Amino acid sequence: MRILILGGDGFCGWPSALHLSAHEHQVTIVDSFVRRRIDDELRVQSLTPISTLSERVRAWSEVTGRRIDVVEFDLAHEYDVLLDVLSKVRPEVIVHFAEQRAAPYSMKSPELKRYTVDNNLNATHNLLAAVVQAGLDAHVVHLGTMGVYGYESVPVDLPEGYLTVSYPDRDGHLHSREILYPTAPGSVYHLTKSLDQLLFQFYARNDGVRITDLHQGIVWGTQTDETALDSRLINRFDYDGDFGTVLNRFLVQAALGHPLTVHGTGGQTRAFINIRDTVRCIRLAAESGDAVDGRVRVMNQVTETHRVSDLARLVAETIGARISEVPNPRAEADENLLSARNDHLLGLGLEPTRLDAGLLQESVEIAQKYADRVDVSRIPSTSYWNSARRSSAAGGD
Ligand code: NAD
Ligand code: USQ
Repeated sequence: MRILILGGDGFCGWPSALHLSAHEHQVTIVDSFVRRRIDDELRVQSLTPISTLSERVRAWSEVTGRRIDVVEFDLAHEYDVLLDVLSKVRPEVIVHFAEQRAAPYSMKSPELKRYTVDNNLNATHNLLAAVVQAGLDAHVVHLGTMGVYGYESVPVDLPEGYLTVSYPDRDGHLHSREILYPTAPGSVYHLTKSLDQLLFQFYARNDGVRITDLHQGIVWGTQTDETALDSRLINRFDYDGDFGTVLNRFLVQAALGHPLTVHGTGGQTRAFINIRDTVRCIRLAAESGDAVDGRVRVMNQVTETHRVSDLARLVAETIGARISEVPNPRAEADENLLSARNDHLLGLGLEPTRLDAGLLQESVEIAQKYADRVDVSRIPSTSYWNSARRSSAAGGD
C-alpha cells in the first residue's frame, strides 16, 4: 500500500516507517522537524545520537534496497502543501503521529499551552479537511492516548472508545445510545487528544472518512528489529523532564546511578507498550482499514498496566538504583486503578511483548553506551501544573 507517515521523524513514527517499509509498503514521510528544534530550545539532546532524516533514509536504502520518500512541511500551517502532497502521493493509508506529545511541555507556560492546542488541533483538522478536498478514500490512522479516559479509581476494564448509556425520555421510557467514553484529560496535551476525537466523529459521520484512533499507552524501549540494523537508523530516546516518559527515564537514571524520580508515592497506575509492539500495532491497524466504515474505530494500543512505584522497584532490583520520592509537579490523583481492554489488536494478531528483565537490560545497555551524552541537569521535571504545585515543590506550603 502507499502509506503516508505524518511525523515520521519522531520516536514512534521513524521505527513505524521502517517497519512498514520492511513489509513492502511504499512509505512517504512528512515532518516539519519541529521536534528537533524543541530539543535545541530545551538545550537537550536525544540519549541516542540520531542521524538527520536524509541520512536515515539513505542508510535504509543502502541496507535494504528499499526507498522511503521525505517531504518537509508544517501540517498545521501549510495546508496547500498538504493538499498537493495528498494529490500527488494518493496514499491509501495515512498514519498521523504529527503532534506535540509531551504533557509537561504542554503545561510549561501559556505560550506552550497555546502552541500545543494550535499545532495539534490544526494538524488533525487540516488533515481531515484535505483528505475530503482531495477526494481520497484513504484510511486515517491516528495516534491518540489512553490519557483521554482519565484516571479514576473505579474497578472497570476500560472499553475501547465507546460507552453505551441509557437515559429516560420525558415519559420515563429508557433509550440507549453509544457515546464516546467521557474524557478527563490531565494536561493540555491530553486535552488536545480529547478534542481530536470530536473532529474524527464529525468527519467520519459527515464525509465518511475511514478513521482508526489508537489510544496508546506510554511507550518504552528504543530499538526495533529495523532500527537495530545500522547505527545510522537508531531511534530517538528522550530522558529529560519534559519529553522523557517514565519507564525510559527510570532506565537512564538507573544506568547513570541517578536516584529514580518517583512523583509523590508513585501510586499512579498507567498503561504501557514496548516500541516493538507499537510498530506492529501500526501495521495491524494500517492493514485492516477495510474493516473501518463511517464509525470511528477506536483501539486501545496497550499491552499491560503498572503502578509507577512497582516499576521503580523493578528497575531498582533489576539494575540496582535508589528510589527518590520527589514532590509531584503534576496535578493528578496520588493513586488510581487502571485496567483496559485491548481485544481489537489481540483479534488482529498482536502477541504482546511483556515487560521483562531482558528488555529492561537492553535499554540500560544503550543508556550506558551513550551516558556521556546525558545532561543530568535536564533530568528533573520542572514543569508545574499550577502555582500551588510550584510552591509546594519549593517547600512553600
Ligand atoms: P515525537 O515528538 O517524537 O514525534 C512527533 C513528530 O511529529 C516529530 O518528528 C515532529 O517533528 C513531528 N511534528 C509535530 N508537529 C508537526 C507538524 N505540525 N507538522 C509536521 N510534523 C510535525 O512523538 P512520538 O513519541 O513519536 O509520538 C507520536 C504520536 O504518538 C503523538 O501523536 C503522541 O501523542 C502519540 N503517543 C506517543 C506516546 C509515547 O509514549 N511516545 C504514547 C501514546 C501516544
Ligand atoms: N512520572 C514519575 N516520574 C517521572 C516521570 C513521570 O513518577 O520521572 C509519573 C507521572 O507523574 C505520571 C506517570 O509517571 O503519573 C506517567 O508520566 P509519563 O511522562 O511517562 O506519561 P504521560 O505524561 O502520560 O505521557 C506519555 C507520552 C504521551 C502519551 C502518554 C500515554 O508523553 O505522548 O500520550 O504517555 S498515556 O499516559 O497512557 O496517556
